[in-house]
Amino acid sequence: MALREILILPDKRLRLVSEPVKTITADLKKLVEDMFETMYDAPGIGLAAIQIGVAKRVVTMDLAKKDEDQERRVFINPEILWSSEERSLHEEGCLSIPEFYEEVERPVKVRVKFLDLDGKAQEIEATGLLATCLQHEIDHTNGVLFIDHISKLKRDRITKKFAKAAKRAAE
Ligand code: GNR
Ligand code: NI
Repeated sequence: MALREILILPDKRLRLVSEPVKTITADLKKLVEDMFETMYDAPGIGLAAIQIGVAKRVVTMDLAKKDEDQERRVFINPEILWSSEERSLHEEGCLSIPEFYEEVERPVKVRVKFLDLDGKAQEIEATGLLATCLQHEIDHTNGVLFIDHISKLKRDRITKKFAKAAKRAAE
């Protein structure tokens, strides 16, 4: 197990479209372990592999509360099959855009297919935080960030703030 560095805006790798996983290997299982370690350390409730610089369509998630037992979820090649017309607002944050939170409008309900760690095809219907988080993570696998769903004014402001911070850090 290893703690991996989380890519921060404006890292261009966050805009890559990740590649589908073809076969579930020991290396892929190691990647998933590193993702959980990194996600719990952050701490975050979800992580896409591209956030640690690996452009594979792999997502880890744990929505359990702090005082509850771990509830590890792994989604390989997740794909939205259906989303509800009904939409709702939820406040989102992202480990790649630290300390910025904003309401995002998304479909309330989604049906998602994915492979589990045994390579078995699964389907789930998600609502609430699970639906929000799945859409947020599937966006990451497509190079999309939650700030892409907010107003251009707010997006430009946060993008500039992070660009400036990166420039200062490089000096
Ligand atoms: O830790 C996270 N919390 C969160 C809250 C609301 C909606 C989405 C998320 S995902 C985020 C971790 C992250 O950046 N995953 O990509
Ligand atoms: Ni994120």
